[in-house]
Amino acid sequence: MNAVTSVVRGACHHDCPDTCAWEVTVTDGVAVNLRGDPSQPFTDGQLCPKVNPFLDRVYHPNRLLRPLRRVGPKGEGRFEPIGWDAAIAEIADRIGEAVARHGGETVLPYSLDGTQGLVQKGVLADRFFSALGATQLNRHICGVTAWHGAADVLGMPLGADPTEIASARTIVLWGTNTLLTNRHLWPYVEEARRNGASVIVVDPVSTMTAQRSDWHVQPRPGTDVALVLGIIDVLDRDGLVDEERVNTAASGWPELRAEARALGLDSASSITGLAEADITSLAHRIAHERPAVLRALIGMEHREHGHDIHRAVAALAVVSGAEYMRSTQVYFDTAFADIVPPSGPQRTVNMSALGAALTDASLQPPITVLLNYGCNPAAITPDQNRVLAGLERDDLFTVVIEQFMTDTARYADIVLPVTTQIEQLDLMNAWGHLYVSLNLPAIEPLGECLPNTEIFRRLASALALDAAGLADSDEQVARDLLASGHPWLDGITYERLQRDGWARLAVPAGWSALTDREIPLAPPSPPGSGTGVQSRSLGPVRLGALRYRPAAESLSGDSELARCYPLALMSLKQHQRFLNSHYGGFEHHLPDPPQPRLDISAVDAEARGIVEGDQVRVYNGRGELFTTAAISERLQPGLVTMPFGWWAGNADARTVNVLTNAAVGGDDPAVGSAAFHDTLVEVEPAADARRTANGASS
Ligand SMILES: Nc1nc2c(c(=O)[nH]1)N[C@H]1C(S)=C(S)[C@@H](COP(=O)(O)OP(=O)(O)OC[C@H]3O[C@@H](n4cnc5c(=O)[nH]c(N)nc54)[C@H](O)[C@@H]3O)O[C@H]1N2
Ligand SMILES: Nc1nc2c(c(=O)[nH]1)N[C@H]1C(S)=C(S)[C@@H](COP(=O)(O)OP(=O)(O)OC[C@H]3O[C@@H](n4cnc5c(=O)[nH]c(N)nc54)[C@H](O)[C@@H]3O)O[C@H]1N2
Ligand code: SF4
Ligand SMILES: [Mo]
Repeated sequence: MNAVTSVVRGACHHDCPDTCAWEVTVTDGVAVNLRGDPSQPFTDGQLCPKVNPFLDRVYHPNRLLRPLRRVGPKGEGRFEPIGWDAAIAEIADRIGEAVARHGGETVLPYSLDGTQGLVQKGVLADRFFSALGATQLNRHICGVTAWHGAADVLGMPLGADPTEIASARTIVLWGTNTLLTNRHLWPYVEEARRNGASVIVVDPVSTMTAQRSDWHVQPRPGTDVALVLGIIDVLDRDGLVDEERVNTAASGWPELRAEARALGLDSASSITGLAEADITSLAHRIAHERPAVLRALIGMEHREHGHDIHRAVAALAVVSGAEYMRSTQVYFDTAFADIVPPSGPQRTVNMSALGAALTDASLQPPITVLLNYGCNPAAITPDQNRVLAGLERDDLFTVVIEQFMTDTARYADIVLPVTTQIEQLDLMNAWGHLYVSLNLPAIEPLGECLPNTEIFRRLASALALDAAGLADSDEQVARDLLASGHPWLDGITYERLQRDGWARLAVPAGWSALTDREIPLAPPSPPGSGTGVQSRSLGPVRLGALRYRPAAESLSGDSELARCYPLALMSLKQHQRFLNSHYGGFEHHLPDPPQPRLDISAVDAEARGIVEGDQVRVYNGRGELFTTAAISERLQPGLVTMPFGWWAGNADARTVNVLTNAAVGGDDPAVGSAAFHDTLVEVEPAADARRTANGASS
């Protein structure tokens, strides 16, 4: 018989700004090839080193293919297979009992962007938890702080279409590692460069992007607000601020200027560690070599004052007349809305503070059920020892919906096997461009795997929940999302996406929220209700006072803490074949050598008697880990770095998050994300640590 081959269109589900469109070739029901869709301009036919071998992940021998029930102690990873009906019945019973005893808020959903698809990530799960009256998770670990910082200035933080970077003459990649984290933007950067643009990277670390830039501006970590104020001071001093434009477009310029003058270029220089001449030159480049673009993404938000940093960069764009670019997520959030409104309000828990929420004995009601999907909290959440202490609780019933036996899944009472992107239907938004895509299932689910949506449909039915939309099919959810009537979805139908795979949101080319302060609205629903208003004014841009504040857990913060732990640790996205925690447990994705090493400057290493390749103990008041030291000439003294995304299973029992700061940054605990990068540590040769442990030295 002849083989039957088809090509099915879809898009990558990863938590990555690029949301590449792809094509899966299927022969006799087996996916045999995956490649980037050459027709989608941003993807341009290329995936990435992480995802080129994605079919190996789909067909990996360690894929979870059946529901499992724990038989050993939590964390040990011993399970027995059970059937779906038994698994769903047991979960429904346990949820029912817990809710009867404590109320719905005893249930905590814990999820993030394991898949970014609108259907699988959220809609049905959100409806399920809302109907249950569960605690609401504030997903403030990625992007929300950046959002708020920019929103303080812009009202709604819509940056320009990133592809417009191609026509800039000055490109400032401000705290974003484009080549690693957003690689499909790089060709647009190169296009600008061919036309004479210069590329400036502002980053305390010499990242791969910094190494490929024309100028790497390397401030001390967390000092960007002082840098921005220094630049504004120069622009003001040298008559480079178009006062009329700024005062017309924005409120609060006099207050911001007063802060810049009060700090002054000299203090900006001493705080950031940058020469006055460099700050001056950066200011002049942004002012003179136009168009200039300031591009920020996420990383800088992972600080106590990350909110201020993102606000500062947005404010600088307004003052200098540069274009501002950031995540495009807001465009999609504006265009798409679930047709079922959430109930509530319920109590909220900030996901960055999971360890505290699970171990806080005074929390009322206590969290006794944890439903985890699309996220690996045992590896990615700060203050890992506390998170693990929570997951170990005997009175916590934990369900993990996963593709693999992750660090978190090992703590589950029940593990449910879930489909991968090529086995499920989804509507994909993006945060690095303006293309929406439809992901069609290319193959049947492997083993007994089910998509998230079907699991929540079955749970809703077993619990006899009575609310709208709980039984909707995946296709129905996608169709309803596309039918919001928002002008940015004009002409984008399910059928069109079935045919073409993708479509650009109907945002007019060149539209900029900095200059065009009106955004269109969806028509009222149902038709005829509401005011019939067609657009909303974003109001004036807001500048206002802005002041540099050192983080408490930084070398300029709590002096006692800095004396005990005199090195600042940044835990970075660093490996080309990692995507957050997805591939940490996969041999073929590990770097060479296959270990999460500690990078330390030659000065700091020498002061501690550490040489290249030494085993070291890295520690602070939260925890410790053992690893190998790599001496780096490029690292500024006082700073050490480690990669993030490893699993404890292959990183010697603990990952870098055993050290990281779970303090929720900013002035509002409901808003801030974890201050991962405001972490202080000390490092010592592992041999010394062992001697201390054995009592051989003091
Ligand atoms: N130290 C440190 N920690 C960090 C960061 C850092 O820079 N440093 N970065 C933070 C940031 S920005 C982020 S976004 C988080 C990311 O943290 P996570 O959200 O945990 O990361 P992912 O690896 O994207 O996804 C987690 C899991 O989703 C699962 N998954 C994939 N698709 C599906 C699906 O369709 N259904 C279900 N149920 N599961 C699926 C994968 O198997 C994977 O195990 O980490 C944060 N933690
Ligand atoms: N290959 C790969 N790509 C990814 C991911 C991945 O794990 N691997 N993860 C995805 C996810 S979830 C996200 S959120 C994005 C993140 O995308 P980015 O925001 O581009 O990446 P990050 O590495 O989080 O942070 C960018 C840079 O910010 C710098 N930084 C930290 N603190 C400061 C500061 O105080 N000032 C300045 N100026 N810079 C600072 C860091 O040194 C880092 O180089 O990447 C996505 N893409
Ligand atoms: S991880 Fe990012 S770059 Fe790689 S295929 Fe997915 S969307 Fe594209
Ligand atoms: Mo993220």
